[in-house]
Amino acid sequence: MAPLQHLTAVLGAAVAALGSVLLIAWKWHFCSTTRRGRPQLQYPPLQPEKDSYDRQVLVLGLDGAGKSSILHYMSTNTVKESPAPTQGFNSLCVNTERFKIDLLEIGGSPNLRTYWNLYLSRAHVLLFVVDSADSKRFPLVRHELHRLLAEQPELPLIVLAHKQDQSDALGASQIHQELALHRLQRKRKFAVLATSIIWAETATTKSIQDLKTLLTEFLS
Ligand SMILES: Nc1nc2c(ncn2[C@@H]2O[C@H](COP(=O)(O)OP(=O)(O)OP(=O)(O)O)[C@@H](O)[C@H]2O)c(=O)[nH]1
Ligand SMILES: [Mg+2]
Repeated sequence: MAPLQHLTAVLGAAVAALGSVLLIAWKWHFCSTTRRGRPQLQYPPLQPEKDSYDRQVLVLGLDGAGKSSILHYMSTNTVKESPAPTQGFNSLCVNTERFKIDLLEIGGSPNLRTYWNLYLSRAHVLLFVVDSADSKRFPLVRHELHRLLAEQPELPLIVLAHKQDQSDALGASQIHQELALHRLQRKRKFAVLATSIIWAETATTKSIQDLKTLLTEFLS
């Protein structure tokens, strides 16, 4: 590569990296109300240190499990039509009376799963979303979940048995079994919650409200 082209490429990469860092820093600094996530970036930057009142929730799960849809519903009480797969990360702030909850979704596609564990150490709760009707991928889900849990033996865990509106969806206790959650260490706090964003309206609203209540309880 000619020296000038090389220099241009290096400068371009540096500007892109700086832009990512500034964007996420701005987000963490000004995130004082419930809002939808920032535009997606290709590479999810690590979160800077947070003040002690913040609580961080890492939202993971395979591609298509419903992570972005849940965050969208939590912030707007509406269903997002045809959400795009998350190419990097997606975030949401929820203010409660006692603290601010930052939810950070990292996309679930195979290339992004390799980044998941980088974000574990700063999380106060892992929110793991499962498509309860996607039985073919339960072995993969189980593998990915236990791989993460092995790194953080005490990180509290909430598993969402999501898409309960689907006729072939397994219930919360079956998901518990499929994911071998009986193998979890006793000291780990965990729960499995059945959710959907397109149940009959009251059931949807209740399942998302139950999720917020559970998060607040786990984070207190
Ligand atoms: N039936 C049903 N479909 C849902 C539900 N929640 C989300 N979906 C659909 O599932 C698909 C994937 O949803 P996303 O929210 O993009 O999934 P994701 O986990 O964020 O996926 P990635 O960003 O690729 O990791 C979309 O077509 C959603 O409309 C639900 O409760 N029930
Ligand atoms: Mg997503």
